[in-house]
Amino acid sequence: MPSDISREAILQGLNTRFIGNNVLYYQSIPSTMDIAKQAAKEGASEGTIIVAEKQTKGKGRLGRTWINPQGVIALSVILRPTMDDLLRLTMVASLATSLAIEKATGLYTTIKWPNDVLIKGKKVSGILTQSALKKQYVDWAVIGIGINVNFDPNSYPEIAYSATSISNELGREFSELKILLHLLYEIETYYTSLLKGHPIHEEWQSRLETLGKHVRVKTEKDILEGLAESVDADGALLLRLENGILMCITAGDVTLHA
Ligand code: BT5
Repeated sequence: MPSDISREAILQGLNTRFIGNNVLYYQSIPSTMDIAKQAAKEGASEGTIIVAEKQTKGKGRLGRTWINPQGVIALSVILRPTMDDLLRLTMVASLATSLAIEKATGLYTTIKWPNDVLIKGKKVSGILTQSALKKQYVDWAVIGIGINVNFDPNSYPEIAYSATSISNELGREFSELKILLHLLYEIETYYTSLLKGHPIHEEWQSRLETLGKHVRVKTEKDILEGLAESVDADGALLLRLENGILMCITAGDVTLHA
């Protein structure tokens, strides 16, 4: 089915105070992140969203590719958080995505540390957060969220076994607009919680499927193995190594370690 998302439909359905107050909508662009960064540098207001029907050069973390034909929601949100809240934006984004999918579709989701939303162990959504600092302040931050809605990952061998979509799980197509509107509402809810100083890591932690498991974590420098014990208030993973040392890891990729 063609996408039911348009600028007008978003503005009409919005149920938020400031997330989505300004909508930049594109049919096909390389990446919503590039437009968002440029707009943020030029002073776009907090809550400005960039939405694309299709991305031709979708970005993952660490230079990886995000596959984004039609049917995959592509959203970037411009925020201007404090330095303390900056690290917590990945928690806001993944918690909001997890809840938005559940509330809109009834499908059960979990979060794989730090930034994947899964259905039955397969990736349905990926999250990328980027930011720039000015002296000791955050100049801008952008959260980018991709959600596979009406898309069959089996057409892409590189993700056929690791990915899923809402339509594959439900066995029918689903409204992208409905999920997007829930998502904007949930982003505002959790971001506002941060602004009020309310911790969100406990709720986030309760959705993490990674905890209590023996995992291998690939960081920029090392590969570490141990028990994923818990997370701290910023969402860093606390990994108990075999020698008993507790490591605090802020970024990396987790795989299960038998
Ligand atoms: C991510 O990176 O998962 C971040 C994805 C962020 C996408 C959004 S869409 C809106 C905004 N604009 C952008 O250009 N990006 C953001 P990472 O954790 O590095 O995972 C990337 C890996 O996920 C790839 O190497 C593939 O293995 C897999 N992958 C790629 N496309 C996928 C898809 N559509 N569904 C599931 N897995 C996918």
